[in-house]
Amino acid sequence: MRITYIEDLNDTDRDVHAENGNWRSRRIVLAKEGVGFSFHETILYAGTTTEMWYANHIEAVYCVGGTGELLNRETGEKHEVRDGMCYLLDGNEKHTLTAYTDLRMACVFNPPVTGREVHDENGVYPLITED
Ligand code: 9YT
Repeated sequence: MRITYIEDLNDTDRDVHAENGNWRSRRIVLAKEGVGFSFHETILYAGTTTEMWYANHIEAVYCVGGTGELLNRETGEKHEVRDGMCYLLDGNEKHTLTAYTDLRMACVFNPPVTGREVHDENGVYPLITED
Protein backbone atom coordinates (compact mmCIF):
# COMPACT_ATOMS: atom_id res chain seq x y z
CA MET A 1 0.00 0.00 0.00
CA ARG A 2 1.22 3.49 -0.88
CA ILE A 3 -0.02 6.60 0.94
CA THR A 4 0.43 10.11 -0.49
CA TYR A 5 -0.40 13.44 1.08
CA ILE A 6 -0.71 15.88 -1.79
CA GLU A 7 1.39 18.59 -0.12
CA ASP A 8 4.34 16.22 0.01
CA LEU A 9 4.51 16.39 -3.82
CA ASN A 10 5.01 20.16 -3.83
CA ASP A 11 8.21 21.25 -5.63
CA THR A 12 9.13 17.69 -6.61
CA ASP A 13 9.35 16.30 -10.15
CA ARG A 14 5.72 15.17 -9.70
CA ASP A 15 4.63 18.82 -9.39
CA VAL A 16 4.25 20.07 -12.98
CA HIS A 17 3.34 23.61 -13.97
CA ALA A 18 2.06 24.49 -17.45
CA GLU A 19 4.45 26.65 -19.44
CA ASN A 20 1.67 29.16 -20.08
CA GLY A 21 0.78 29.31 -16.39
CA ASN A 22 -2.76 27.95 -16.90
CA TRP A 23 -2.50 24.92 -14.65
CA ARG A 24 -0.54 22.94 -12.13
CA SER A 25 -0.71 19.16 -11.90
CA ARG A 26 0.58 16.95 -9.14
CA ARG A 27 1.05 13.37 -10.31
CA ILE A 28 0.13 11.06 -7.43
CA VAL A 29 0.46 7.79 -9.36
CA LEU A 30 2.75 7.49 -12.41
CA ALA A 31 3.71 4.73 -14.85
CA LYS A 32 6.68 3.79 -12.68
CA GLU A 33 4.31 2.59 -10.00
CA GLY A 34 3.37 -0.15 -12.47
CA VAL A 35 -0.36 -0.30 -11.82
CA GLY A 36 -1.66 0.40 -15.33
CA PHE A 37 -2.91 3.96 -14.89
CA SER A 38 -1.71 7.33 -13.67
CA PHE A 39 -3.63 9.55 -11.27
CA HIS A 40 -3.20 13.30 -11.05
CA GLU A 41 -4.70 16.26 -9.25
CA THR A 42 -4.84 19.19 -11.66
CA ILE A 43 -5.68 22.76 -10.70
CA LEU A 44 -6.75 24.96 -13.62
CA TYR A 45 -6.47 28.58 -12.57
CA ALA A 46 -9.42 30.98 -12.56
CA GLY A 47 -9.79 32.98 -15.77
CA THR A 48 -7.80 30.56 -17.94
CA THR A 49 -8.86 28.62 -21.02
CA THR A 50 -6.87 25.51 -22.00
CA GLU A 51 -7.12 23.48 -25.20
CA MET A 52 -6.31 19.80 -24.75
CA TRP A 53 -6.12 16.70 -26.90
CA TYR A 54 -4.93 13.41 -25.49
CA ALA A 55 -4.59 11.53 -28.75
CA ASN A 56 -2.68 8.63 -27.19
CA HIS A 57 -4.39 8.32 -23.82
CA ILE A 58 -7.84 7.71 -22.38
CA GLU A 59 -8.58 10.15 -19.59
CA ALA A 60 -11.30 10.37 -16.94
CA VAL A 61 -11.62 13.68 -15.10
CA TYR A 62 -13.69 14.27 -11.96
CA CYS A 63 -14.22 17.81 -10.71
CA VAL A 64 -14.02 18.12 -6.94
CA GLY A 65 -14.04 21.91 -6.73
CA GLY A 66 -14.64 25.12 -8.65
CA THR A 67 -16.78 26.04 -11.64
CA GLY A 68 -16.13 26.24 -15.34
CA GLU A 69 -17.11 25.01 -18.77
CA LEU A 70 -16.04 22.09 -20.93
CA LEU A 71 -16.25 22.43 -24.71
CA ASN A 72 -16.15 19.34 -26.91
CA ARG A 73 -14.41 20.84 -29.93
CA GLU A 74 -15.50 17.95 -32.12
CA THR A 75 -19.25 18.43 -31.55
CA GLY A 76 -19.45 22.01 -30.26
CA GLU A 77 -21.28 20.79 -27.14
CA LYS A 78 -20.67 22.69 -23.91
CA HIS A 79 -21.02 21.25 -20.41
CA GLU A 80 -21.11 22.83 -16.96
CA VAL A 81 -18.10 21.88 -14.84
CA ARG A 82 -18.62 21.83 -11.08
CA ASP A 83 -18.06 19.65 -8.06
CA GLY A 84 -19.50 16.25 -8.93
CA MET A 85 -19.13 16.52 -12.73
CA CYS A 86 -17.08 13.84 -14.50
CA TYR A 87 -16.06 13.50 -18.12
CA LEU A 88 -14.53 10.49 -19.81
CA LEU A 89 -12.57 11.08 -23.01
CA ASP A 90 -13.16 7.62 -24.42
CA GLY A 91 -12.86 8.89 -27.99
CA ASN A 92 -9.66 10.95 -27.58
CA GLU A 93 -11.79 14.04 -28.12
CA LYS A 94 -10.27 17.48 -28.59
CA HIS A 95 -11.63 19.64 -25.82
CA THR A 96 -11.27 23.00 -24.09
CA LEU A 97 -11.61 23.78 -20.40
CA THR A 98 -12.47 27.27 -19.18
CA ALA A 99 -12.09 27.90 -15.46
CA TYR A 100 -14.43 30.51 -13.97
CA THR A 101 -12.89 29.86 -10.57
CA ASP A 102 -9.94 27.63 -9.74
CA LEU A 103 -10.94 24.14 -10.91
CA ARG A 104 -9.69 21.18 -8.91
CA MET A 105 -9.75 18.01 -10.97
CA ALA A 106 -8.86 14.39 -10.23
CA CYS A 107 -7.58 12.80 -13.46
CA VAL A 108 -6.87 9.19 -14.43
CA PHE A 109 -4.85 8.28 -17.54
CA ASN A 110 -4.58 4.97 -19.33
CA PRO A 111 -1.94 4.17 -20.47
CA PRO A 112 -0.24 5.85 -17.53
CA VAL A 113 1.73 9.05 -17.92
CA THR A 114 5.43 8.62 -17.13
CA GLY A 115 6.01 12.23 -16.12
CA ARG A 116 8.36 12.90 -19.06
CA GLU A 117 5.66 13.90 -21.57
CA VAL A 118 5.72 17.38 -23.04
CA HIS A 119 2.83 18.78 -25.06
CA ASP A 120 3.66 18.89 -28.77
CA GLU A 121 2.48 21.61 -31.14
CA ASN A 122 -1.02 20.06 -31.15
CA GLY A 123 -1.28 19.88 -27.37
CA VAL A 124 -0.78 16.11 -27.55
CA TYR A 125 1.22 14.08 -25.03
CA PRO A 126 3.36 11.47 -26.83
CA LEU A 127 2.96 7.85 -25.83
CA ILE A 128 5.95 7.00 -23.60
CA THR A 129 6.23 3.73 -21.74
CA GLU A 130 8.52 2.72 -18.88
CA ASP A 131 11.19 0.13 -19.74
C1 9YT B 1 -7.77 18.40 -16.40
C2 9YT B 1 -6.80 17.61 -17.22
O1 9YT B 1 -7.05 17.22 -18.32
N1 9YT B 1 -5.64 17.34 -16.64
C3 9YT B 1 -4.68 16.61 -17.39
C4 9YT B 1 -3.49 16.30 -16.65
C5 9YT B 1 -2.48 17.39 -16.66
N2 9YT B 1 -2.46 18.14 -17.88
C6 9YT B 1 -1.17 16.71 -16.41
O2 9YT B 1 -0.99 16.13 -15.35
O3 9YT B 1 -0.30 16.75 -17.29
